[in-house]
Amino acid sequence: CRGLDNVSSSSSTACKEVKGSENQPKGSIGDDVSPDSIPTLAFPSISTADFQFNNEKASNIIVEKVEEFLNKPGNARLVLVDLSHGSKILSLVRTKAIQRNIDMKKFFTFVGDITQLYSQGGLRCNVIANAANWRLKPGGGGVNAAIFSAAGPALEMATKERASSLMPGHAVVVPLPSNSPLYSREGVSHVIHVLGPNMNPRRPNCLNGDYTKGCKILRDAYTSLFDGFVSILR
Ligand code: AR6
Repeated sequence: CRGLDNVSSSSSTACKEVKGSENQPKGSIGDDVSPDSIPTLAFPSISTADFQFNNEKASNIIVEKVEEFLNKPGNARLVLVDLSHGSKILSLVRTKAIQRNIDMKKFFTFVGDITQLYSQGGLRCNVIANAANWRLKPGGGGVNAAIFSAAGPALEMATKERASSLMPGHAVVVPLPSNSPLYSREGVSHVIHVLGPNMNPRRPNCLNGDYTKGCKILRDAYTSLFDGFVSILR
């Protein structure tokens, strides 16, 4: 059961087919604008799984950065994605987004695989973010492994042309070649790799629980991600 987990909807409505249904967020720019045509960035919650970043702190930062993005002029949408309806981070962010009156046509949460948002969920997202590793390498589990695997070798090659490594808090925009299945099947034209702060002692650059540094790096990561998205829109 995958689908829209809109900030205003209950999880029961999230199981319905999204495409063309009343659950589909309507265009906020005017009624004549199809939501499908609105530039949309789908992103996972950076650092909160393998990198073990505190979910409560991460949810505050996501909502803060989303608000900052939406306060700027433009007609793009942001979608926070996770695999399960039981996702703690989706639930925290949804609750906080409602409390802060964030426009749910421009920001919502969605349950599904970020590599199958259109084919399985009916949600068109032209850009997706990846919670990457510093080497920008495929594999390693989590969303990174899923995105590199779904995109095929085209993503690895296109990534290498842009960067060979990433510093925590930074992002790199990679245009996806049209021969990638993610492009042809899902309509994804760009992947933005983001490296978040790491609190997992078994991974490189562990911050050993230093949340002063960690929160700054996570803020920087979302700023770089959303700036990268804006650079595609220009
Ligand atoms: N679709 C949507 N969301 C997903 C998917 C998916 N296919 N897979 C995982 N998530 P993580 P991190 C969610 O661990 O914590 C990698 O090994 C997941 O539930 O992928 O930043 C890299 O190589 C969670 O909410 O990223 C790095 O070394 C979110 O994506 C390291 O993990 C991020 O989980 C990065 O760790």
